Amino acid sequence: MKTRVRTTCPRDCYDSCGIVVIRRPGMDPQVRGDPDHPVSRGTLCGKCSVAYNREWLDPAVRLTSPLRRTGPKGSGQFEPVSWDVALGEIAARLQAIVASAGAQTILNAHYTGTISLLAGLFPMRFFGRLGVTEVAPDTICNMAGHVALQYTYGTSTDGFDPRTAADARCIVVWGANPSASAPHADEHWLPESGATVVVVDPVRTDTAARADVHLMLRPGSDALLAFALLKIIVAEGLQDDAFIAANVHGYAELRALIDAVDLKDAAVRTGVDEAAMRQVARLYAAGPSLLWLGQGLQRQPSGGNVMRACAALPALTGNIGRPGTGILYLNGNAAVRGIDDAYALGAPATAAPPAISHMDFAECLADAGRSQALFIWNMNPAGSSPEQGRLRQAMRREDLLTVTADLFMTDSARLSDYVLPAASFLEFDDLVLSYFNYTISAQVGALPAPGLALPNSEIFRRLARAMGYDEAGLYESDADILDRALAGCTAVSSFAELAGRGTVDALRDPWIPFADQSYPTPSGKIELASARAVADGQPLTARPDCDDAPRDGRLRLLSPASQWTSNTSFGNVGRVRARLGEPGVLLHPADAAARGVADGDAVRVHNKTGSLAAQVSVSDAVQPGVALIYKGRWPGLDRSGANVNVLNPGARTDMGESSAVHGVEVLVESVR
Ligand SMILES: Nc1nc2c(c(=O)[nH]1)N[C@H]1C(S)=C(S)[C@@H](COP(=O)(O)OP(=O)(O)OC[C@H]3O[C@@H](n4cnc5c(=O)[nH]c(N)nc54)[C@H](O)[C@@H]3O)O[C@H]1N2
Ligand SMILES: Nc1nc2c(c(=O)[nH]1)N[C@H]1C(S)=C(S)[C@@H](COP(=O)(O)OP(=O)(O)OC[C@H]3O[C@@H](n4cnc5c(=O)[nH]c(N)nc54)[C@H](O)[C@@H]3O)O[C@H]1N2
Ligand code: SF4
Ligand SMILES: [Mo]
Repeated sequence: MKTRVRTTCPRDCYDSCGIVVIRRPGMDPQVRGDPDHPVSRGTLCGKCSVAYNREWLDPAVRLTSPLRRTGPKGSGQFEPVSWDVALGEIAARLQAIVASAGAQTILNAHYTGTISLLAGLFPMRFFGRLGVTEVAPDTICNMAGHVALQYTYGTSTDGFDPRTAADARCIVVWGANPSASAPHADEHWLPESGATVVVVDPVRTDTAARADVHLMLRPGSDALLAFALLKIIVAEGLQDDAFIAANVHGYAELRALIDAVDLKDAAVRTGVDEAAMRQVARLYAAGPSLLWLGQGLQRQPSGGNVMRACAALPALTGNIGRPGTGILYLNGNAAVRGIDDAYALGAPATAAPPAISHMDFAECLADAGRSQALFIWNMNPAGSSPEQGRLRQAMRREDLLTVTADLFMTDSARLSDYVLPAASFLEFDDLVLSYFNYTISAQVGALPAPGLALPNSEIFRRLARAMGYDEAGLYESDADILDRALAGCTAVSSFAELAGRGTVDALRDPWIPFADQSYPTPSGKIELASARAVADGQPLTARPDCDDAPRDGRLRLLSPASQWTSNTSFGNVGRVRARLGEPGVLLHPADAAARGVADGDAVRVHNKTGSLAAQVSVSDAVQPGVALIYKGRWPGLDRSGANVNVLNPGARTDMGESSAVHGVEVLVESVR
């Protein structure tokens, strides 16, 4: 008999596609896009439709048993052991570390390998009880943007409801690349809006190539470009004075900086000609306009300032608080959906738990006084984190207890003492809250987990037991937490109902954040001048800054998402690897010529931090002065034994201790 189970993809992706898992006796399961789902419409992205039907279902590729290291660290020599043995030994070592060095020397590295509620948050109850140091998750991704938007709007997670796109006449996609990071939104939502689409990106991404207007600016010149647009807006009288008077704090302070902008100079330094700036300024100001600020945008040295500068556009033009307007970074506000996501995390600790930035992770791991143990789950830092060489070297410390829970033998798992097999999203129930659409989706266990693999929640319930903890919250069942999380939700009455429906809109009508013109800032207004920023040692307002072009033959390395991997997830998938081919670097024809290299030539990309072998692709899809290498390959599967993060020194942004990875500089030289 054929069965069909509806579920949801919980990858770190704007789309949160609906899936159907089809089972027929005697045949392999099929994992397909749900034809009834408003986003996936029957098709998954290429990477998921390949991986979910092959490696993710293959017990020969998946981890199926707890493993204990037998050879030297990183040798890949492990033996299978039972859960009781693995967790018993881990617990004994943790207790010894707590007694001797203190729990703060246990590091907890986790992120969004899955964004589902239980698998993403429940383990934090255990780590809160243990009292570990957290490697602050958002510092590897988007913290600068959060800080900047919180200064300005008091929140960074309210966004706009994508359902209001039909009301928008202009949509600006600034430093996001939905053709890779949100493929269905790119294919359907953006064109079906009917709006004029403007992309601001130093790369001609597929989204940019299809847009009505592409401002191909120099990387790092965004704040100056935003000020140039503001200058045109005020010079042409396109600002919304009534809106500013009622809702904006600090306009006069910003206005002084806007007036000082020289458009001719800005055109030279941003690489965007004045006519194109004028076109976009007029389009945006006329509105209604949506502004999508990407996470890639703020991963540059002055990422916080860039976000504050861009965030002034809605404030001066009143493009916020009405249908078809608004500013989206992440729709992360679960409360709007009636979901109590904090509950899954457990009772908040009385004092903020200790934390370090990912920018300090390698250094901390190299210091035995600060790190005695490392837990890794929902993450692959050996592929994703900065200072890859130093980090992986530190992970070889024999005295460091490292435990990794994953589906696959990643580079991080390989460097661990214990490897714990995690169940995939296809194998347990959970809740998925898209960070683009204001929806609620069921993740429904459709298949048995391979071998001994367990969901994250069960792994940490068992570890709590091995530690002898007696707090009831550490043992709460998945079903109870899901019911509790959904209790305040009006769109659906139970998990069982949601499981049948797959995805529901949390709110019947589109939600218009700030429709009441009230902002959760100290002044209650949009703060273009922020006393909170000043108290944090930041400038009062955004500034029209622009990074200098790299000097002495260096190029600015951009390492954004490829459409074929999701961070390093899928980097081990055969067909994905075939698609990706050899590790490559994209260079502008002028930069290739200056280095005497052509398509297909082998080069060494290097800087003080590291070195990577790559094959050149020459393309004017990148600006002169840029080298583009996609993130997401598995270091251990490539010839260099490294990926692009071997070149990443872990420089931090101006705000939030966050990753400035799109500001790395490299030399590229021929190895002929
Ligand atoms: N296929 C796929 N999808 C993903 C991911 C993935 O790895 N693969 N990752 C997921 C995650 S974790 C995240 S955070 C999101 C991120 O998704 P996005 O926000 O789209 O971020 P990125 O792909 O890093 O970068 C987006 C764009 O920023 C541009 N950029 C770089 N530097 C600058 C600059 O100085 N100025 C401007 N204006 N643009 C710049 C890059 O050229 C790139 O096209 O995507 C999610 N979706
Ligand atoms: N050079 C460069 N580096 C970057 C970026 C960049 O733009 N450039 N982007 C950064 C960004 S935005 C981010 S968010 C980080 C992301 O980096 P990571 O958080 O390390 O993301 P992944 O590499 O996808 O690793 C997630 C792991 O979780 C595992 N996993 C999936 N589901 C489960 C589960 O249910 N349980 C368990 N235990 N494991 C599971 C997957 O198999 C995978 O190995 O990378 C950052 N690194
Ligand atoms: S990764 Fe994104 S596009 Fe691909 S199936 Fe999952 S949600 Fe859809
Ligand atoms: Mo991210």
